[in-house]
Amino acid sequence: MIARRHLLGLGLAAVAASARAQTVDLRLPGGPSQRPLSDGYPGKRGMIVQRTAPPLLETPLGAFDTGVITPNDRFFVRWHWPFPTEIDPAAWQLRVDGAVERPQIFSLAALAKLPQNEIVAVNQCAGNARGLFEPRIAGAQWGQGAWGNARWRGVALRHVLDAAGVKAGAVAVRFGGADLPPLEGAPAFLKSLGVDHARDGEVMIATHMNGEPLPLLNGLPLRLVVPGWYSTYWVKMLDRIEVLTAPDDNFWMAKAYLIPDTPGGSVAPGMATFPKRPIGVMVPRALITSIADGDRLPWRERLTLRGIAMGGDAGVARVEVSSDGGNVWRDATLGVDIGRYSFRRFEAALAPVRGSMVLRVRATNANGVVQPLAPIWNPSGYMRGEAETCQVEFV
Ligand SMILES: Nc1nc2c(c(=O)[nH]1)N[C@H]1C(S)=C(S)[C@@H](COP(=O)(O)O)O[C@H]1N2
Ligand SMILES: [Mo]
Repeated sequence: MIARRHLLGLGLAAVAASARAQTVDLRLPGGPSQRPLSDGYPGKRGMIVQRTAPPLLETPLGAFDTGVITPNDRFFVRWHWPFPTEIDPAAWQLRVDGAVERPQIFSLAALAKLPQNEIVAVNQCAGNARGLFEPRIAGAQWGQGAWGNARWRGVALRHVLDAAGVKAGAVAVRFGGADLPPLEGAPAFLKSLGVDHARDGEVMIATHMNGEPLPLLNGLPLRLVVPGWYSTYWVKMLDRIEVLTAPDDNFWMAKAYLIPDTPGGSVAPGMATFPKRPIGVMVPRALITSIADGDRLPWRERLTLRGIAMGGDAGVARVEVSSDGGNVWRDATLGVDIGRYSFRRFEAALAPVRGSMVLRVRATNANGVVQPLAPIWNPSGYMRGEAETCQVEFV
């Protein structure tokens, strides 16, 4: 291994430096919910620190309220293992092998010669908002900031697979990155897609995010973009693609990131035994971004609520808002549609009452999937998708 420096020291220093500064209260029901905010990570500012090394950085709510695209310097970060902190894009190699006619090694220059395209898509951690699950679940206690929306640019994975020539009998395509487990025997982070999905022309090897090279923490110089699917498949610092002739039974496919094989991925709280399947397509979600749960606000006659919604693997067809805890619903006004995998803004006028108000919001996607009102629960805290509640007080 060539000199690998890890962010361990850097992360701790960053948090120490900002400890005096600000904290944020994520209002998590089951445990401590104050978190430091940090400017100390490369290419990032004002991030909520969930863990220092490898970093788990969450986007504060306010960053979702400024537009439909999440800025690179506010985009959340999640790594399972330590990763290189210096990348030389000119020396990067992407290997493509396994069940292919012509194993390939692509440089970034070689990738740049293939057709380029762009797609706006939401990158969302499977465990986004896990910290809000009740009863509480072990794992990263994310609030509502483990997702973001970006304009990704790169090469369709299909072109890269075609160059290598996928052999008949291929069933899956496996992806690996440059992060490595610190302990011998711990499983490297590898994820797979079915071969038809991998060749659908939408799954992308991205080099750019919102017009800039990928930030280091978001996977410089290459990452997979799997529109409509949870981020666990969006492998960062991508350097290996292997075509498989049998389903992938590696730890990260066969043991981790499994959800109940039930509609919406939900089971009764506490249930541990049930048929499982790998997580895949995202469910629709809407979130109020102009005010936060628990806010105390000066009363006024009229208030415009703003927020973001996404439809999972289909566009946002409708967003509804309730100001009485979910009995009466009214349509919100949708903002411009910049693609079916993107966030879409919404707005709704509210006539506040004095005292407490329980606001709820729910999205319906173009396939007619509506966010349920009842909580979703599973023992990994994945796929939060129920209509969100925002309780505020007007004083
Ligand atoms: N190489 C690599 N890619 C990875 C991961 C990882 O640990 N290593 N984590 C995945 C998970 S679980 C998430 S939520 C996203 C986070 O993407 P981001 O850090 O760009 O926001 O990266 C995905 N890609
Ligand atoms: Mo994740």
